[in-house]
Amino acid sequence: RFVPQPEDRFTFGLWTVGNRGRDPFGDAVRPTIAPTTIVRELSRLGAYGVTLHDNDLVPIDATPAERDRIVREFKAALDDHHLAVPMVTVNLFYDPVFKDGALTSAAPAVRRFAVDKAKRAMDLGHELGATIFVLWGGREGAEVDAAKDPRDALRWYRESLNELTDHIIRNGYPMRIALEPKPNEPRSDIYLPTVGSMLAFIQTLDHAERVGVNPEVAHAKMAGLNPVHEVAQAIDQQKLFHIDLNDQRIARFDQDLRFGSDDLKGTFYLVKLLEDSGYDGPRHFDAHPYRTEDIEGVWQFARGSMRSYLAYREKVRRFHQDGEIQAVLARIQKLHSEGPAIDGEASLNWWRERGYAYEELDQLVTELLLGMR
Ligand code: 3MF
Ligand code: MG
Ligand code: MG
Ligand code: MG
Repeated sequence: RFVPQPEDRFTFGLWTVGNRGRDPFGDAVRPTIAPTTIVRELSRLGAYGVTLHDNDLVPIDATPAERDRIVREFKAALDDHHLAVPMVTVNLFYDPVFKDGALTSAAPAVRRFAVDKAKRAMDLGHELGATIFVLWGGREGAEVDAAKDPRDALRWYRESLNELTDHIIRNGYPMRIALEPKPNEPRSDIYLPTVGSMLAFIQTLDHAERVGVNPEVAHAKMAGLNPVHEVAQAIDQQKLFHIDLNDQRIARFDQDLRFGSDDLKGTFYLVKLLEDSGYDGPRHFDAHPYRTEDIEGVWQFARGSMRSYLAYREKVRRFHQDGEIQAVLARIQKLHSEGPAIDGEASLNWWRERGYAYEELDQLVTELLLGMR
């Protein structure tokens, strides 16, 4: 039980298990793990695939020959260990050239470099079999609004994305773009900070049908929002193209905690939503092992992420099978849909006085999660 299998569709970014524990106040605490080693270990643990930023695999200053060799060796490792690459992304945040934005930089030369870098990352992704291209605009934001009109930034963002969908269509790639919103960190304020703002923006693009969202649990929590509601809105618009699973305590820095490790109830409702809605995309973990960990702890982190998902999924199954929970739910649903057989003011008075039995239901869910049922 709770042994991950490829059909569970678990994926990890190279940058997640490969994270070396650097933070703004301290240096790396773990050595680099070679991408081919990550492939081998994730496969051993039962993952389905691995994802990457262009530069997680190919250093930004690699020559074309080096690039080809690295990609060839990586593909050989994927073949040997039967691991897929369903998603790739592009790093538009590390190079100092992006310090005031990439796709929203005021400098045409920087925007050109960023768009071309993203196109090359798409080409790499296509070569590796990826059909999802995630774009987190980490530097698309501001500290000084006097310096740049946010309307200009949005226009540049739109023009860049239109060029990227053109690139996909012109090359005949079966690829879709998933925009990943985040409210803050590393900029003071990041443009399009929530799923809702991204969804509205997407409708202004030339090829809106090719563009959806990649919500992240931690990012919603940083904004004080409910990730379940954000993901639900994306599903409602058929825009849930991908998802970043992790955890986060509210009102703290970007923690990237192991999935399901902090907010048990919130995680349960998220897994319930994904499973009940029939989401069939990757279950992608975007989190970091604690900085206290050595390499052994890294694999414990990866194993734990997948085991926890399976454990929450099992709780969802039990929720649907638990007689008492289903009886309370049936009562509540009957109440919602029927109410009293009276109309007008008398009916509204009936609703004014009515209790909803949500306390009873919530306690049952709590007991389910505590292992009491
Ligand atoms: C930052 C993130 C990013 C994105 C990644 C993939 C480094 O908080 O979540 O991880 O997920 O760039 O697009
Ligand atoms: Mg994140
Ligand atoms: Mg993310
Ligand atoms: Mg992060």
